[in-house]
Amino acid sequence: MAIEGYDFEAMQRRWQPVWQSLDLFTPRDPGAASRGRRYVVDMFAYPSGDLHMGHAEAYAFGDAIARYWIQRGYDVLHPIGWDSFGLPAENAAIKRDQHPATWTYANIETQAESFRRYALSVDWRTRLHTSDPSYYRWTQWLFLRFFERGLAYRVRAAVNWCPADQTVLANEQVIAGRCERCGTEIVRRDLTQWFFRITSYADRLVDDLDALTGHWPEPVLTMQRNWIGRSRGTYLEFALEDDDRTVTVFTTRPDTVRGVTFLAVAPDSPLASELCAPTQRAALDAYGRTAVGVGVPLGRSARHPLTGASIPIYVAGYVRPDHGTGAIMGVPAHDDRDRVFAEAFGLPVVDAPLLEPAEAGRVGRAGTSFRLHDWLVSRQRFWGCPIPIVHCPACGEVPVPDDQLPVTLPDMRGAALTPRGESPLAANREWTSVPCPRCGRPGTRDTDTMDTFVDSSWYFLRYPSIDYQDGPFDPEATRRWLPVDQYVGGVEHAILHLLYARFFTKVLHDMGLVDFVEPFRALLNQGQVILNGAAMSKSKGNLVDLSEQLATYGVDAVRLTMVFAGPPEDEIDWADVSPAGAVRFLSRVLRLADDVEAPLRLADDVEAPAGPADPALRRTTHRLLQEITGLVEAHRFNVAVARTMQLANAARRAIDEGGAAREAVEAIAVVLSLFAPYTAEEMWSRLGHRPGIARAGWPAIDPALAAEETVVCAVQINGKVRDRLEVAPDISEEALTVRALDSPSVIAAVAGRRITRTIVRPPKLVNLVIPAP
Ligand code: ANZ
Ligand code: ZN
Repeated sequence: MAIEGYDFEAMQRRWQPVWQSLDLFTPRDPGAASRGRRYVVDMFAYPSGDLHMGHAEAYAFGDAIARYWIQRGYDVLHPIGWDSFGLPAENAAIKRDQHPATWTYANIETQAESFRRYALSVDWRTRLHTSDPSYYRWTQWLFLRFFERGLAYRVRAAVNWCPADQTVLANEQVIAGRCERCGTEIVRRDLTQWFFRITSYADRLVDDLDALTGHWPEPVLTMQRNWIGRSRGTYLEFALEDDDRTVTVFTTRPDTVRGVTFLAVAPDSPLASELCAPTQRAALDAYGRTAVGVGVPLGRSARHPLTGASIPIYVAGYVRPDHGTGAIMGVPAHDDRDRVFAEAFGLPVVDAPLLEPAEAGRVGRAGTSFRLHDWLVSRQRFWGCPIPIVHCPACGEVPVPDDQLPVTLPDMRGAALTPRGESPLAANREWTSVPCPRCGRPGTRDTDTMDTFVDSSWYFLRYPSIDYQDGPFDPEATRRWLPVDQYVGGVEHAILHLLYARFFTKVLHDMGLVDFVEPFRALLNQGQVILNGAAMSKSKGNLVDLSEQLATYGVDAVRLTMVFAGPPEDEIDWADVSPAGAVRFLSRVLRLADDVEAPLRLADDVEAPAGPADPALRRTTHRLLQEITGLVEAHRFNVAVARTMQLANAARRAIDEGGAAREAVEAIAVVLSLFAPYTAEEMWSRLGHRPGIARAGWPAIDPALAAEETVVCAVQINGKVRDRLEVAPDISEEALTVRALDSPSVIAAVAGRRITRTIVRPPKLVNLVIPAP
């Protein structure tokens, strides 16, 4: 896609080393003339290969925001890092017969090189890898603080087990009964595992969402609320008829209790098997295996708390084990699912009167139920952060003392890392055998590693403190930079990662380590890059290869295409966009820089005398700049680019008519520095400036020039002027007609008569013809 005079490869080669030597993206000293500080974080990358189209999109948005704030004079921190532990990298490495560290760090180098070429405005000194011992030392330190507070605990529980990945998964990682990573059907297993007590923060995790309204996308707030699933209701006890046990149900409609005609419990729940009468055991087992039918009777009944009537108990497929108590009261007269169930079993539908609120308030006890469960954090895999606990036969679970952190992963090169139901670390006796830190007797290390979502729950706190040795983060750096002003990433992280990061932040707040309760002030979600209406995937063979796109069109055209395609949240169908069009536009603006009158000499850089300005172009420039500024602030980059194109056209016309266009072309260069940094730098240089357009400063907008001009439009009736309207010069015929017909003096003069002709000549004249009285 070479266009004469637009050699993107040469520009990329030319400017990369110059930028590096200028150190443009290290935040300036605090207290330096600055408008304040801004912290922009792109969700960090997973090193599973080279960068792909999704990265190119997300980082184009994050980078535009960071670059804009730099141009506005803020002190900006824009860091870069890698989420470098984890199962996919481990699986990929094993498949290639490589050590996960070798594979992971090689990928990181490749991606880092690509990020540099992609011209990200990041401060490379923040570079962070979660798999570095210097990072996971502090992940372990945080785990121990959670442990001390009872927020990390180990219990035997029924958990989700992925037979293919040979590890447990958090509830959040099970999608419709299948492993989120590999799609294998999940089985339940009773295992002793580590959990984080996120449920003790459930209320705050819901309540604090309110403050994010307007700053986070509404769908993400809704997904968080639904995931936590807070429900206020009533816990109500039903006594069994034939022994002294009770069944507690959770209901949001205690007022319907008179209409209860059955109770139902969740299949597969311990409650089902506890309640099941011996005669129904076989039927229950069969239902558990096949899940055929709507449910099964348990052969037992309870007494109605108000009427004393006998209420049969069932297992019902629609009752979830993880909500409320896993048991419901069936009210077929008021609840649709209950009615369907009652019809299937021939149960009565009793339309009894509702209890008045006061009465309803007296049945049972008020309470809250959450869908959210504690977060299962242990994994039986090698490539993760070791859990810093020693198991001692005498002392139990003993934390590794802080001064012995990190507990580093053993090398295990040449050892089998393929998981076999327990962590590969368990086979490494040399590593697992350690004296108990408390009593000195022989103990064993915990052999599980942490869910990688633990690593990513606090990385944004580490960036500003990357070299800090006395804790996970430096209090001073944290006060200066956090919370994150703008977080940018995919909507696929709307639940898990964001929920966990919010939970961590609240715990750290309660520990007195941070003084804020939410980590991300604002969130921008980008849509997916798709092809011909379908998600791209390697297996479907419809991948658009980023490196090919970059080789064909260059970095700037790809970046510009990403931001020009539409609003950030929308999907980008690569079949519908035109990187070639972006190349043509960029080559046109580059020529503008060549054609501007009287190039500056380098020495004059600062006090560039403005040429004799074309007044119309100046107005257009300031008006469009004002609009572009608002659009960039609102993240409507696509429209901002469209306005920049308009400005480029105006500048071209002015130049061709011999006018002075330096002001307009310089403005175009600075705006484009957000989206097409190489071309912008090249323009800047051809305009006679020193390199470093990234810090040139946003153009000052003259409000008088930017103000929308108005013209006076005469409204006539039968040729006689009846009103004068102030209208925009580009007002449409329709809009002008409406304005004229709305004028009170026109309405009075027409006096209800029929208008036979309307002559509209925007923007100056409207003439209405009415028959003489
Ligand atoms: C009687 C009733 C009558 C109900 C009525 C609703 C309408 P939330 O918490 O908002 O989802 N429920 C309770 N536990 C359940 C479980 N484990 N699985 C499936 N459903 C469950 O709604 C709570 C309501 O959902 C509860 O109120 C219960 O049905 C049902 F006209 O009790 B209700
Ligand atoms: Zn001990």
